Order: sequence, then structure tokens, then C-alpha cells
Amino acid sequence: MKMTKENFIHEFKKRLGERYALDVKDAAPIELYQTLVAVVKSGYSDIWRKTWKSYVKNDQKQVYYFSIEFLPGRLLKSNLLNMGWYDVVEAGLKDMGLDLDQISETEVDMALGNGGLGRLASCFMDSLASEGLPGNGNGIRYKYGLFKQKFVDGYQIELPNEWLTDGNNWSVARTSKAVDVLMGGQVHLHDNGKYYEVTYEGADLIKAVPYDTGIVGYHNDHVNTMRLWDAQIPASEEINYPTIEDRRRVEDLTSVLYPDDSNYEGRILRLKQEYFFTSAGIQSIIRHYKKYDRPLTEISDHIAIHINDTHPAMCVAEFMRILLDEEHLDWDVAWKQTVQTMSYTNHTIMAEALEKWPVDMLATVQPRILQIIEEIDRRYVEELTGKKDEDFIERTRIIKDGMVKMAHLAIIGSHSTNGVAKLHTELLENDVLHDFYELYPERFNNKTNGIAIRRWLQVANPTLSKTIDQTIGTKWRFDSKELHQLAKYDDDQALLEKIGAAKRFNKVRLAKVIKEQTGIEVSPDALFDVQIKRLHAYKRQLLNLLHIVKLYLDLKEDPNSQQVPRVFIFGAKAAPSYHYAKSIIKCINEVANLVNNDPTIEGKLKVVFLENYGVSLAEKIIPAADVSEQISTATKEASGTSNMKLMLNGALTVATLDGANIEIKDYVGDDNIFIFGLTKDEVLAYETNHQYRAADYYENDPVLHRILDAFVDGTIPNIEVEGHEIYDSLLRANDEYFVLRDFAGYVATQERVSQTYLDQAKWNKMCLLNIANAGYFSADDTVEKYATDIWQIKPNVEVQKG
Ligand code: 26Q
Repeated sequence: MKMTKENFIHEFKKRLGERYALDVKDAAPIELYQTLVAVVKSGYSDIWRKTWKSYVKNDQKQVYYFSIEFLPGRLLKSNLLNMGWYDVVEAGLKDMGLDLDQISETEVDMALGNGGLGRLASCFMDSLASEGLPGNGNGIRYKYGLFKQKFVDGYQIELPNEWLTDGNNWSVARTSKAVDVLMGGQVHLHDNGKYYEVTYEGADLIKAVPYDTGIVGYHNDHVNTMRLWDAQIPASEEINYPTIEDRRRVEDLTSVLYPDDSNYEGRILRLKQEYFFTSAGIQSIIRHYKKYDRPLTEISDHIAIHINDTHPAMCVAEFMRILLDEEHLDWDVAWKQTVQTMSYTNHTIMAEALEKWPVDMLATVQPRILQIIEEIDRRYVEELTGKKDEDFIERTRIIKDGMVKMAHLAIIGSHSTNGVAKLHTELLENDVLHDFYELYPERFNNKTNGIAIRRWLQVANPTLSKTIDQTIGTKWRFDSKELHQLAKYDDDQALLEKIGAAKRFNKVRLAKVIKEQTGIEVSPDALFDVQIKRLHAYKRQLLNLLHIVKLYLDLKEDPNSQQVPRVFIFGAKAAPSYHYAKSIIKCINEVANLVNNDPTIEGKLKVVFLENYGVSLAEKIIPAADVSEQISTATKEASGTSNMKLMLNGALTVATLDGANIEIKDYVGDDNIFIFGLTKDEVLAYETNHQYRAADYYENDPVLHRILDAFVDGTIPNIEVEGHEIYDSLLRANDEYFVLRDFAGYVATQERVSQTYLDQAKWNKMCLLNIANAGYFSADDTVEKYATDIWQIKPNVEVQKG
């Protein structure tokens, strides 16, 4: 994709004229943005078409990544970068008196995900394309993205996120590729001697319309597709949807993204969403496969389907349904193809997040799918009877006590189950899924998560990127493991100073954002201590808050006590129904008010909770972070991915030995990370022996005692209710996540952090070594491992890399 500055300017002006009959100087930001998107899209559309054609021509095996969430954020800069147009377009705009940064800010984030899982899916989309791999996304085009968060009196309130109001400029509706999804009603089977004829009575017919977005690979003339489905009323069915309510029922299906993560609620609409995008995706895959007259008995040689967490686990049953009911394959033949085609990633071990759906509910949503799951379950039990004891079978079967266990369906119906970090996979094998590991050891494997280095370093942090170019050249931009070359320069004072200067530049930039959004003044000389992730008890934002309250009380007692000024920065959304998490938000906001407005603190301590955390805000916070808080209770965070993004941008990690933190530690070495807290074995021991008594820590540690009292004695104002809730969760409910147990270790570690920060040369050296080792967490490498070990797909033969 070649483009010169002159051609770009010409093309841009021409389109602006055609579209809006406007000159550059008269155009509004949104008009400039939409014009730019049109130019960019026309720049890759031809290659998009050719990429797809080449898959067909070469009969390449393709993977379809099924995920109920995708969280791409903004696409403009990332597409420009991947096309190799970034510098030319930036310069061309500048010549016209325009600013790329400013135009880019006009783009509304595509926020069709909650957090880690959805963002991972989007990093994988970028990497699949950039590796030239034949990979497609399959998901839901929600009308409303994840809610917009506002704080009113320190409380979170949720506003609708109407991201489609100006139309989404990147996607194309492919009405001609729509498929029909059947839901509800009753199903009848008639044995005609050869197979069962299946008829549905009183079912709803829903038209699934795909919206395709091009996913541009990095400098490789390769564009993949992310396909998101919208639910519509079929024109022929007007008669069956006579009332507004009837029509609303259909539209509601793809209206909102469920805002819960790590905690599932058994809502029927959610189950319908899961079936809707699963069925639409599977139908369109099989329809396309059949166009080329290949036998369905070999389909697993040509396509792979990935189940991202259990949300699309009905893929297993839907695939079987089509092979059985529509293609009339024998059960055993169909089952073999299904298991060979499917693979599954687990993202959590927390019991409350594991999906279990009532049998009755599934009967209402899709009775035929329930029948097929019942038959899979029956055959599973039959097969194991006599080989395994009854307990084992009852523990592992799919349907138990009137509930369908989706993880069991995904594991039994696929050839691969993977965890997302070494520790997490180990826990799956030895603990949570141990029975299945015993049964199918060859199915289990680890794939440690990775991130799109392009977005999280090249796009988000151009200043640091340039410094890296000047030191080791630009090869790292194609293979991020090359970042390790930086390690050789760990005594190069000039470079260390430049790294420090880049950080400072980004801190000034963030300080401006903070001032604009909150009115709070922060000094870029202070240490920026960052915790950005969903709000959840296990992630322990509360531990961070207790430390802040300690620093505040110390400063009140002795104004000279604290050495290093710190700015604590939070970004976090709580699920709207998660009461406790919302109380923690309120408490953080009230502590912030107290600290920031206390003149005796004199800016030695600031607390900033930025509203509406998301991908675009992350792109501003991460490059400016000095410290990365990764402090979940060991065993609870499957992997984490913000830990990788922050490390890549030269933040030093304060961490428990949880998720991918362990692998970060292994790469950077003990001297370049701050580790504290209970280990996995200690946590598991407490959870079995029940010998933890949180109150002991309150009673025996006077510091902790005072801090906790501050939540209930008025020291922190305006949290009469929430302060007691938190106090009670720790002392009465015995502190489920061992916050008090880990507190002393955490404080001691934070003191070491402050001491280290005083020695800027040492600090910058540690930053450098973190950047140098972050290249090992590239999603490019992660998807390559999925491609070889799980999907058995190869890069497009026509791709030229580099
Ligand atoms: C399920 C059923 C009904 C409603 C909602 C849900 C639901 C939605 C989202 C359940 C879970 C999620 C999201 C989970 C998630 O983001 N997990 C994170 O995945 C990351 C990528 O692997 C890991 O890095 C994180 O450790 C993990 O918490």
C-alpha cells in the first residue's frame, strides 16, 4: 500500500469536496475525520478483497475466532500505522494546517467488550493479520457499547454508549450474506428411516446481518475480516412481528453488551445472544465451505473454530446440528469433525464466573440445541461407564442437577483446552479441571497472553518508539523480540536519560489530561503510580487504597515523613450490579477529595480517579506510568494484560506472584520487579485449612488498625455507608481476598519502590530492562503458537513480510 504525501493531500481534498462540498479550512472535525477514514478505507479495500480471494484460491485452512466481545478502541491510527501511511498522512495533514492527533480524537472508541478478554480478542485480530494468518473474527455488533462511566458525588453512574450515532465508518454491511437464525418454539423429529427430519413449530425467525470490518496487517499487504452480527426482522416475516414490542424483541437481541465480567448472571437474553452469534457464524462458515464442493467429512482439515471462553460454547452443538439435521451425516462422523474443528480457551478459575445455564432456559432458547447437548452428555456418560467411577462421571458430565455446564461442553466437544498464563494452566490441570486433565491430558496446553506491541508502543508512545529506533534501529517494529537488543545499553547514561525524558514528556501530556478532566493539578516530577483494570475485589484496588490512606495518615502525623511525592492514578469500571465494587469506587473518590484538598499535604500526595476508563484513555495513561500495580490475590488473575502493556512502556511492576506477573518476573529478573504477597500455595493452603483470621491483623498491627478505623470514624468523610461495608468485608466477612494478610508486605515493598525512585539512574536502568524484555509478550508470537499447536493454519503464501 504505497502512498505519497502529495497523492494523499490530493486524494483527501478531492474526497472532502465530493462528500461535503467543503474546503479544508471550512470543515468540522467530524467531517475531516470521516473524509480521512474514507481515504484510508479506499487504500486497503482492494487488498482486503485480494486477501480473501487468495485464501479461496490456495484452499487455505482458516480459523474463525468466536468471541462475544471485541474491544478494538480507535482504528484510525492503528490502520495508518499498519498500512505504512502514518508518517505520510501526518505530514500531509500538517501541510494542510491539520493535526492527526486532533482528528483522531474525534473517533468514538469501538468498545464492544468489558476488559481483558475483549481486548485480547482485538490484539489477536491485529496479530493474525500482521502474521499473514488466515483468521477471522466472529462476534456481535452491539448497538450500545460498554456503558459510559460518570462520577456523581463520587458514585459511579452508567450512561448509554451510543457509539453508532455518527455511523460506524469502518464497517460494511453485507446484507446479501445474511443468514436466518431460529430460536424458541418447539421441535419435532420424524425418523424417515435414513435420518431424522427436524421441524420447528412456533419458532422465531431472526435475520442475522453481518457487518464486516477490515483488519489491516502490518506492512504485509494483508487484510483480514472481523465479522459482527446484527439482529434484524426478516422482510418476509413482517406478519409474524406485528407489534412494536414484537419488533423490539428482535432488536433487543443485539442491543446491549452485558457489562459483567468475572461474574455471570443467568439472564435469558444473554443466552439468546450467545446462540444468535454462534449460529449465525457457524451457518455462514458451513455455507461458504459448501460452495466449493468439498466433503463435509473433511471440514476440520479446512477450518478451525476457536471458542473464546465459554460464551460461544454452543458452537459445539450448533455445528453438530447442521452436520446432522441439514447435512444428514452420521453422529460419529459429525462428532469427529466437530471435536477436530473446535478449540477452547479458559479465562478464569473463579467459580462464580463459570457459566451454568438451566436446562429449561436452554429449552426455551433453542430446543434442538438442548436435545443435541443431552445426546452429547448421554454418550459421554455411556462411554465412561465402567471405565471411570461414578463420582468422576457425575462431576464431569455436561448436564447435572438441571444445569448445563458450558465449560464441560467446550472441553468435551473440542480437541484443545488452553489457559492464558503458565500458572493459570497449571491451576487448570492440577486443580479446577483436574478430572478432565486426567481424562484428556493431550488436550491441555498453555498459551500465555500477549499484546499488540504496535498499538501499545508504536501508536501510544511515539516518543519512546523514536528513542528505541535511534538506539537499536527499527527491526523491533517487525519482531518485538528485537527489543531485547536494548539490554546491552543498560549502562549507557545518555540513553537512560533519554528514556527518562520520554517518560517525562508523557507524564506532562497525562498531567494535562488530568487537569482538563478533573481539575486536579499534578506534578510530572511526582511518581505516577497506576492501577488500571476492571474493579473487582480479587484485583484488590482496596489494598492500594489502604496504602494511600496510610501515606495520608503518616503525612498528617509528620509532614516531613514521606520522601517521594506520588500521584496515584486509577481507571476502573464496576459492573453496574456489583454493589461492593461500586462502594470501593466511592471510597477511592472520597479519599481523593480528602487528600487533594488538604493544604497540609502540599502536593506530596495526589489521588486521581479518571472517569470512563477504556482503550483510548489507556493509551494516554500507560506511557506515563512509573509504577504498575498488579496486586491480585495469587491464583485469581488468570493472566492480566495491562501488566504487559505497562512494562512495555517502562513502568516498574509491583506485583503478587499471580497470572503472567510470574513470567514477567522470570524475564526481567528479581532485581527489576517488586514482588510481595502470598504465593499460590499459601493461598490454596488458607483456602483449605481455613486458618486465616483477618481480625488478628487488625488487632495486632496498630498501623492497620488506624487505617481501617479511618473508614468508619469520620476521618474519611462522606462514606458512612460504604466505609462500614468495606470495614465489615474485611473484619466480619474475614477478608476473602487476604488484603490484610498482604498489607504489611505491600507497604514494605512500596517503601523500596520509593527508595529506588530516588536514584533516577538506577530507576531508568530498570525501566530499560523492562522495555527490553516486554517484546516476549507480543500477541504476534502468541497467535503463531495457537496457529501451529492448535489451529494448524499457515501464513498466506502470498504475504510478503518486512
Ligand atoms: C458471562 C456470562 C454472562 C455475562 C457475562 C459473562 C462474562 C463476560 C466477560 C464473563 C467474563 C467476562 C470477561 C472475563 C475476562 O475479561 N477475563 C480476563 O481475561 C484476560 C484475557 O485472557 C485475562 O488476562 C484476565 O486475567 C482475565 O480476568
